[in-house]
Amino acid sequence: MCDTCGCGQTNNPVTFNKPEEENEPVQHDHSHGQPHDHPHDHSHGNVIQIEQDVLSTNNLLAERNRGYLEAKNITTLNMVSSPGSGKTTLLEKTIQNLKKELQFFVIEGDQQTMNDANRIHATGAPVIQINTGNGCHLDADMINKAIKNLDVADNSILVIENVGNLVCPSLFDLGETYRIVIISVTEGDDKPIKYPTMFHTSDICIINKIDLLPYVDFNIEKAKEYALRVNHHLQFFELSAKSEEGMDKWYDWLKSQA
Ligand SMILES: Nc1nc2c(ncn2[C@@H]2O[C@H](COP(=O)(O)OP(=O)(O)OP(=O)(O)O)[C@@H](O)[C@H]2O)c(=O)[nH]1
Ligand SMILES: [Mg+2]
Repeated sequence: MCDTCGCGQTNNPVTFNKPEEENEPVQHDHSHGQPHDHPHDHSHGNVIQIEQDVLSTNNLLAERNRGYLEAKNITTLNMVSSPGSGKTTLLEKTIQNLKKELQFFVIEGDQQTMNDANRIHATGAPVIQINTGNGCHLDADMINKAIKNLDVADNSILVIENVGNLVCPSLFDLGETYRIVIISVTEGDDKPIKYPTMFHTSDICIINKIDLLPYVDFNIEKAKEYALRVNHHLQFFELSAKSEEGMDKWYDWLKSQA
């Protein structure tokens, strides 16, 4: 994870930005809750120990997030996927169609750009963009800061769009109520067994871009069977965020959670 992918490098600070405000970016020290008076290069000598330290600190913070969010009755969705599976498109459509019934707040995670935050801002939902620099995932500390900055309302839905990556985000609990993994039919139906950790740690699996099924070799039943092999609790939604086919079931589920 961090040690090999470079997301712990201190020369790439994480920034938090809101589209509607020209606020100073909040620098994220990436100290994982531990005091560090030395350069934080993740070279403490033992890779396994580092991973355990980082993940156990993250898990503690995630539980604090979870307690805070539960106390305020905020349903939190952590959307994870490969880049480009359609997370932002699904979210745009969902907010546009449900914003009269549900109140949405959004945290966007990407390595760079405000693109996704700007798209969500256009729907009217409060949003904050976290740019992770070299980082390949969001962590519980980033979410803790973003929640405070966004001032998420009681009884609302908080959607976290994680950095597009089917590997590292699977290791980092953010304190979410549900983890939702999205695969699109252009990615191949073997993704659940090639990246099992992500599917194993998720609660919901959305299969997106079903409008493209006639043009690609993707067997939905095979993908679901592979996914159930690694996690037999997974609940599936098959939909197209573009044509909106299959979205009603997703909306019904979301409304039942609110
Ligand atoms: N045909 C089709 N295209 C879609 C669908 N959903 C999203 N797309 C397209 O897929 C591309 C990526 O969509 P995004 O919503 O930006 O994907 P993302 O997962 O948010 O991407 P990252 O944030 O970069 O990981 C865009 O060109 C969308 O228009 C769909 O259901 N069908
Ligand atoms: Mg996106």
